[in-house]
Amino acid sequence: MSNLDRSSQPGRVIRYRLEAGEVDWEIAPGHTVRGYGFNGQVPGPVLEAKQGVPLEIEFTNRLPEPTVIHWHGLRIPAEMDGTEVVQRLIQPGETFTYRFTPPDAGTFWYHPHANETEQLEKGLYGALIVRAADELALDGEKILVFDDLRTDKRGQIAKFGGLKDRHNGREGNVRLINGRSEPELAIAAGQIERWRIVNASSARYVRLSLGGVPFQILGTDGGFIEAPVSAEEVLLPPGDRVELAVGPFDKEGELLDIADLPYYRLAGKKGVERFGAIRIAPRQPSTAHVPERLREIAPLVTDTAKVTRTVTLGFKMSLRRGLDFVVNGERHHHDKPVNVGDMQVWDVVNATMMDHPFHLHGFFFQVLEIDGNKPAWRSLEDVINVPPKATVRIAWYPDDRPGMWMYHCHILEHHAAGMMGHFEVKRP
Ligand SMILES: [Cu+2]
Repeated sequence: MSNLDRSSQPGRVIRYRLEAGEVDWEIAPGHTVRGYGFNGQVPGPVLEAKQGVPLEIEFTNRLPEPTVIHWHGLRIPAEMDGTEVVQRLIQPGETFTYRFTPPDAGTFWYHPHANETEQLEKGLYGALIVRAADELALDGEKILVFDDLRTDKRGQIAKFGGLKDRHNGREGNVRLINGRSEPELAIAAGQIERWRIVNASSARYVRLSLGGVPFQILGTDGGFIEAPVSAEEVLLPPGDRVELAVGPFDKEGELLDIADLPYYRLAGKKGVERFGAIRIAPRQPSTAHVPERLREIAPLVTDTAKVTRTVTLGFKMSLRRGLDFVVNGERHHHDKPVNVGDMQVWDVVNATMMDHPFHLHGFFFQVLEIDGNKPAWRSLEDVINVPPKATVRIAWYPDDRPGMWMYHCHILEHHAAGMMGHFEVKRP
C-alpha cells in the first residue's frame, strides 16, 4: 500500500487518497489476472473510520472508463452517496473528494456504482470499517471480503456471459477471500476473534460455514444486533455483511474449511464450495469477553403500522434486450418521493421465481416480517434477501437528508437489467 496516504488527526478529519486503475492482480501464487484495483490492490485498502469523525476521501479515476464510488451502508448526505443520480460520473483523469461523517459503527464497503457488472468483477471493492469509541475488542480481528471470479481458458477474467448472465447473475469458478483464491487463515487455539465479513460477489449467495463449528453472530449491516446468536451457518447475499465471534477452537493444527454451502436460487452453485481454510495455530491465552447484550434497538413501528408503499420486483421478456428485470413493471423505476419525517413501511414483493437481495441506499431498515413471519432477531439492515414469491415488510425512517436516493437488487446483473428504483427524499 505504498501509495496510500493516510494522515489521521484524532477527533479532526481522517483522510485517505484512493486511486482506481488497472492492476495485475495475483489471485493465486503465480496466477495473475489483469483487473482493476484501488491503490494497486484487490481488495482496495481497508478504510478505517471513526464513528462521528469526519472522513475525507480524495478519489482519482485512472481507469480507462468513467466511474463513481458508492459508500455502501453509510448514512451520509445524498450528494455523497456516490451514484449516477447524485453526481456526474468521474471521468478518466478526474479527481473527486468525498466528505462525510460516518454516523454508525460497523462493517461497510465501497465499490463503483457505474458499469458495476464489469468494474466489481475486475476487482474494484474494499472494506470500510467504522469503529466506535468503545469498540468491542476480542483476541483479534479479521476482515474477510468474499468474492468469486470467472476465469476463461487462458486463466484471465472471462468475458460477460450474455443473456444467461443477465438472467442468472455472474457466478465464478474461482473463490476468493481478500482477493486471494482459497487462502488459509490462522487462529490460535483458545482464542476468540471478531470477524467482519463482506460479500462482494456479483451474484453468489454465500451460505457460510466454518467447518460446521458454531460461531456467534454479533452484527449485520448496521452494526451490532441486540444479543449474540449462536449459529453454524449464515447466509450472505451479495452486498451483505455480518460480524461474527469465531472460536475458541481446541485442536492445534486442525484445518477447517471456510465453505459455501449449497443454495438454490434457480441458478448458481449446486454443491459445497470451498472459499478457504482456517488453521488452528498454537494455543494462546484469551482475554476475550463477548457480552450477553450488545446494544438496544428500539422498534421503529408497532405491529399495526400501515404499509405506505409496495415495491414489486419483477421480470419481463423484452424483444430488444431478451429480458428485463423491473420494479413495479418499469426498468429503472421512478418511484414517488418520500417526505423527511414520514415513517416508511414498505412491502417488498418478489414476483419472480429467483431470490433477489434488496438494497436500500443511505438508510437502515428493520425487517418487520418475511411472508408474515417475524425475523428471529431485530437488526438494522441495508440488504435483505427477498425469497421467490415472498414479501418482506420493512420499516425505515427518512431523517433529514434530502436528495435523490435509490434501492436495487444487489445481484449486479439484475440491477443493470433494470431492477432498481430512484426516489427523492424531500422536506415537506
Ligand atoms: Cu435480483
